[in-house]
Amino acid sequence: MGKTIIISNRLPVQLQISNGGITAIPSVGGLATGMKSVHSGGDSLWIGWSGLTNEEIPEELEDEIDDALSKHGSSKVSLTEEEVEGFYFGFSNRTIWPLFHYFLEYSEFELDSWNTYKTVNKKFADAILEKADEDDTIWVHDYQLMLVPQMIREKRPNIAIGFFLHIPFPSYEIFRTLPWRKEVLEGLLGSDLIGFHIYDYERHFLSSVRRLLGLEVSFNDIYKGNRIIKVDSFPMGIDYKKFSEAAKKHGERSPEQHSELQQRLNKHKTSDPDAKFLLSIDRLDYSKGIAKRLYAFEYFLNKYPQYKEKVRLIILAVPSRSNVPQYQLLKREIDELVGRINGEFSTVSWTPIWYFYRSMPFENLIDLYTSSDIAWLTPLRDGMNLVAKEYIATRTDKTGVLILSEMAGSANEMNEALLINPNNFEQIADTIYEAINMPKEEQQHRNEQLQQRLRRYNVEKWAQSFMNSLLAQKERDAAHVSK
Ligand code: ADQ
Repeated sequence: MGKTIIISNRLPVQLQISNGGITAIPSVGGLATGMKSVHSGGDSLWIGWSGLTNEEIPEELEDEIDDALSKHGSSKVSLTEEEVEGFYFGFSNRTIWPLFHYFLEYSEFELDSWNTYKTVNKKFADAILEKADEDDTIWVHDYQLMLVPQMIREKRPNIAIGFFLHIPFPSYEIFRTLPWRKEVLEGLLGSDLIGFHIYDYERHFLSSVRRLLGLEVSFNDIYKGNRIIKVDSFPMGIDYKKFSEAAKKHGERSPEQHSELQQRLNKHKTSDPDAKFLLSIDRLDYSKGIAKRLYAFEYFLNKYPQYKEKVRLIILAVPSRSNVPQYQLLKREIDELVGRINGEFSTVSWTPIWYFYRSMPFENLIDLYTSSDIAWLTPLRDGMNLVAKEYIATRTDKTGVLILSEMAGSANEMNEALLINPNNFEQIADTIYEAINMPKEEQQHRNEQLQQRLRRYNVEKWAQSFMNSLLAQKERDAAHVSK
């Protein structure tokens, strides 16, 4: 068996240029962690963009960068500023992202950015073809690279290719509005296996394939020429051990070892033992429903005024895609809403919302997860939502309540959470009330079951089961072709 080649928009390392030298720092993100079991040893290669445009990389550092990346089993695809604009901020994040999250009105259909998307996908495919041998296994990730599978297939008809989509695949009625819908489907169908987080996305995809391309679909197999393409769902898990152990260590620390954030949280808790923290963590993205959540919080405070001065909402929003106008508008809307609600309800001793607009080190994330009585995650649409799983993994004493949107892929596997419709303020207010008043035993009973499931189906299992399924599919397809 050959090597495994992983392809994603971004590499699992971050480059930093300082003092004329280069440092490559491994990323700690979900995908990088999840792929660890696949991307380890000398038998794998990760191809992606380094995060720096050609204009940002001094020519004399090119070789040094390649060396630094190769130490991490990585190889870069070089992109110009213009390509990043058209491919990443353009087609990926102004067309596909909003469309696939059902924000049809935000989707821009621009020929230029579609053309750049094609050009850049070709660059990725060429970078793979340059490194790939016939017996290698290729795993392509996410919506930025949907044309890559077919581009490889054309040159290497027998190579094993898997594709995983990390965001939802929308219903046929939404997907059909894309001017390049057939090209996108054809691009994906270069794969042997196409994976989604949940069965609903799989079903939507199959329906689009049937209706737009007229291909024969039987259960989760697509028949295309003499090939069979398998479609399946693989709900992504988390590195459970990493979160639960960090939380355990956190609990063992003495007060002097607490972070500044933790000390602030403690101070608030000791001054009022009945106080409750509600936690909301997301990238600042319109799909996450942060603005709606703020309106819902205001609604809750009006409906249950006895919780004024008792409940505090902590919002952590990570800056994201700030070049895209919708994200700038959303940032302004959230700033204003937080200001207005705090202005309306604050008292001398209480501010209802603590708002952080930044990325936080892992340690502080654990501070927040472990200190919050309720995690309140209400995306309007979310492929999976790993924050929900991370919160549960850090609850070492099994207390804590998760309020989760039905529109998150993770809701499918987290039935013990309190599931809500993020547009129903009445239901949300009542659910916050229910969460605040849920008996400890019930919290523990629900979390016990959630934890068992998350521990078992962790991110490593996710990656392994995708790879196993891809290899099995390849064998099945080869047998079918030779018939
Ligand atoms: P995202 O939209 O980025 O991912 P999510 O799955 O919630 O959403 O992952 C966010 C990650 O960022 C979590 O691991 C979290 O710990 C981390 N994070 C959040 N806020 C942070 C902060 N302020 N500082 C530091 N880290 C922070 C996309 C899809 C999701 C899908 C994932 C994986 O949109 O639906 O679950 O990919 O497939």
